[in-house]
Amino acid sequence: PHASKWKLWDRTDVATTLSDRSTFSHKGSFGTGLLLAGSDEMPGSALLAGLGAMRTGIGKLVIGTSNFVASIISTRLPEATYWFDGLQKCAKGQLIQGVRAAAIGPGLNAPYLVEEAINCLWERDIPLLLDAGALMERNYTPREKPVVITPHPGEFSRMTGKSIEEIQSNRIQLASEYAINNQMIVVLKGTYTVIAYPDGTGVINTTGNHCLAKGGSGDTLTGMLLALLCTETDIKSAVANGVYLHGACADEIVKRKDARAVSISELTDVLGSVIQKLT
Ligand code: B4P
Ligand code: MG
Repeated sequence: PHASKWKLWDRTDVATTLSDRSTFSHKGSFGTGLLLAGSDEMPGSALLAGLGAMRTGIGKLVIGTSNFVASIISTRLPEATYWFDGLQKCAKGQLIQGVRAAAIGPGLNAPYLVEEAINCLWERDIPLLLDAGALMERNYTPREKPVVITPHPGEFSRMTGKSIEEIQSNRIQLASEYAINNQMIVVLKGTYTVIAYPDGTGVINTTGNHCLAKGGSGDTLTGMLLALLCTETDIKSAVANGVYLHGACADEIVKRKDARAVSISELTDVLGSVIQKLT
């Protein structure tokens, strides 16, 4: 990729691109996000993604998950509503009304259903985010609305057939090629997350630290990005801002305690003050 098409994403970029929220706004202004996440073995993924979404300004969150998962997480996330067995229903071609953006993948371990659900979502005129269990090698047909994928190097290896070593030594190059060839936004996670856009441009994130090297941090990011897809009009900066803020929360927390002792659900506890300091 041409060096001039890439930049570091910094706090000024966030401050100048994160939208203001109108005095006359209501929950409809900020959209309804659909999150297809969580399985009986991984209920927390839906909770962490849900917290990420609700605390990043989404209007309404509908979590498509099992009755079992919903009953576990609803006490920690009373703001969300549920679409029971949403993955199975979506795989059959059903969708709830009024969805502005959808994210699928955290805590999902049913590849066939996920594939069918992606096919259903793909036909809808909404931005889509694919993470975790939704990241497989597949051929994508072009679509109008943005697609964001959030692989860690292990998932990017599974999607591309390249080794983790090769990916890690050519992060910008490979993310950019994938973004251009498949016309989607690639968020290749890890230290200095790389965000490659389908037009060949890209940004590198500098926030975050090893307190994020724990189960659930990626799920939180997915929820935050879902909220930004619902609330922001410029999708390129929205994705960069989500990655920046996720890392900035981690940086804020380790000022006060050792990274080892950080629980991932704390990330969104500090999000409000992190945003306040930036804007
Ligand atoms: P999974 O078991 O699939 O992990 P997961 O459920 O997706 O975890 P989660 O959703 O919580 O976190 P995610 O990584 O999505 O796979 C993990 C396996 O993949 C590992 O065992 C490993 O084999 C491989 N793998 C993953 N990351 C790798 C890497 N960087 N290098 C080599 N192999 C890797 O999201 C984590 C979030 O935390 C991201 O936003 C990431 O950018 C951030 N983060 C993690 N460590 C960070 C650090 N040191 N500094 C800054 N940010 C960091
Ligand atoms: Mg993950």
